[in-house]
Amino acid sequence: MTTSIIPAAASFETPQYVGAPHTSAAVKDRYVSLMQDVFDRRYFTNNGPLVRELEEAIAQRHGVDHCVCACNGTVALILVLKALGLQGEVILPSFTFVATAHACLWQNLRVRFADISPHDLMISPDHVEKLVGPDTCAVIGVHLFGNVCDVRRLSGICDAHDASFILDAAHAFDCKVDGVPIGRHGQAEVLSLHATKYFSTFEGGAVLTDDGDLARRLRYYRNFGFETYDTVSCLGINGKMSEACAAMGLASLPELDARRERLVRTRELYAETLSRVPGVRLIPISERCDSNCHYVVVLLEDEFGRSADAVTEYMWRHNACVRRYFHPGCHSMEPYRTMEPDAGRELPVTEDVCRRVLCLPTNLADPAADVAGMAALLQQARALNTQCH
Ligand code: T4K
Repeated sequence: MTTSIIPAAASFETPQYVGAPHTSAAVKDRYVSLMQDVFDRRYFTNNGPLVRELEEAIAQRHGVDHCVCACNGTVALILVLKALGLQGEVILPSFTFVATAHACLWQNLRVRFADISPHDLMISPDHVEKLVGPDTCAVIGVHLFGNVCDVRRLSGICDAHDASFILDAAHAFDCKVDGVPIGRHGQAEVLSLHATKYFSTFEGGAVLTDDGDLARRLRYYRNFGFETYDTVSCLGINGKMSEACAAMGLASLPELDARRERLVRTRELYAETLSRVPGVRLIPISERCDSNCHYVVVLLEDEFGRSADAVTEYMWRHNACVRRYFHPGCHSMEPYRTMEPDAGRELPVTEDVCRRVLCLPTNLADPAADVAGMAALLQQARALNTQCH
């Protein structure tokens, strides 16, 4: 028998996904109206007026001089690595979406995985300090799950070793570090605007930077290297954002503040409710971070008594579609696993966290009831284990 005041578990009627996109009737109406203009103009892509308007809006929102939109966050990262002319080894966490590492490999850069801190799951500056050397050309810090990495220490390490400092800010739209909006740290910070993100353009990415020269080069690289109509000055690619994607972003912008409030409230509800589920540890947002609260991440402690796999399977059966982001860590995925089969030995925290981590859905129709429902299912998953013994 449980003494918890959490109600008995029930299945959700429809699947509750981590990263379910935000939509509303107003967003749809604005989108349709903007797309009507796009059809009237018959200007669909190639740095169109909606892309330029969105870039301006994102730059203003983050207080940066330049925002360069791209077709997705992965390509935006590749464009930054290319435009900085990097060669050699890049240090980055293994505990991130595999795109962070893939971007390096697409640029023929070697990757060196750093471990994370067990408290906030961000890249460990202590480990970066041990790994950095003459071959290091850059460190990529990842602002994972709307939390922020230790930009002050990491940029100090990079400065001392003459390495570039880049931030994968895929999860960090609208977040702040010590009161400073993301976008102003390192050489550049890279957003993902994918459908599953806090702010979405269906597919999309953006680079934020105060470096005007870098922004100019990014625009060339994003457009096949074209500097003028007839002059190609570098090996560019097609990394452009379409007007349809920019329209989605512009249609969604007016609702972001309300969305954020709702996510902050949802996180508070999770914190309160999960504190009553033994063995479930909510990963805190660091004090230096003002977060968008788009992700709620927990670790299953030994006390919980069930594996993350078993819990995931149980939750999905009840339409609570939790995700094991970012299990099993990039170092355990191909091609990295074959390249460095023993990398895990240097990444004990990453390995441990990957076994225990769960991300919970946050875009909930009725946050109070749905958070209680999620917690009840977790409680039930735990109780089933107890009954089995
Ligand atoms: N760096 C980091 C740290 C990242 O997390 C990412 C992307 C990147 C870089 C690269 O940015 P992009 O190139 O993607 O812009 C998803 C996203 O595709 C990916 O953007 C994201 N990170 C990653 C964390 O999540 P999957 O493989 O987990 O996606 P999928 O299809 O399983 O969708 C996730 C959940 O969202 C599903 O359970 C269902 C739900 N969903 C998904 C879509 C697409 C919806 O409800 N509606 C939708 O339209 O990678």
